[in-house]
Amino acid sequence: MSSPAAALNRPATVHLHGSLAEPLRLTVAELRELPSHRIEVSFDCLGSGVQRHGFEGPKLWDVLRTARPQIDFTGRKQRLGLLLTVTGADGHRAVLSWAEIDPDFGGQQILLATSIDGAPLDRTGPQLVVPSDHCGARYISGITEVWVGPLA
Ligand SMILES: Nc1nc2c(c(=O)[nH]1)N[C@H]1C(S)=C(S)[C@@H](COP(=O)(O)O)O[C@H]1N2
Ligand SMILES: [Mo]
Repeated sequence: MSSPAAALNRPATVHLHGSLAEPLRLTVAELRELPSHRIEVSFDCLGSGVQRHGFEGPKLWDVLRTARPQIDFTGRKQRLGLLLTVTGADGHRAVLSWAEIDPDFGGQQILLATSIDGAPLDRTGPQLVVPSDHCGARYISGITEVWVGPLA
């Protein structure tokens, strides 16, 4: 999938915003500076069947921490009403719950991939990797935005 940044031949950026002390715009090159994880996954698509891919990139958890979430970490229950939205350049988006990525709860290896099958994603933007999902629909490509905030 191509993005406006790709069309202009410029590096794509992801805007991290919401309940964050330091809202950030990060390039894929900047994401690569965080500890990286490599994972082989398969997911099913209604349209194209089962796909297997190798992704590499930082955990969404580590990416968010660089923007210093304004979250009360004294207890645990306060965090359960937090949501994340992840949006692609084409408007495709999905919600994650905070608890899916928080190590005190699900602590899943949800990544913002900087490469797919060895191909860098600098022009397209990172791709969300949700290893526990059976369906591929949350593997959002060309991510432009990640928002974190409370359930209204
Ligand atoms: N930005 C964006 N990412 C997306 C989609 C999309 O429409 N837009 N489709 C999802 C779906 S339904 C699947 S199965 C996986 C793999 O889709 P592909 O086969 O089109 O690459 O990407 C996901 N990521
Ligand atoms: Mo799909």
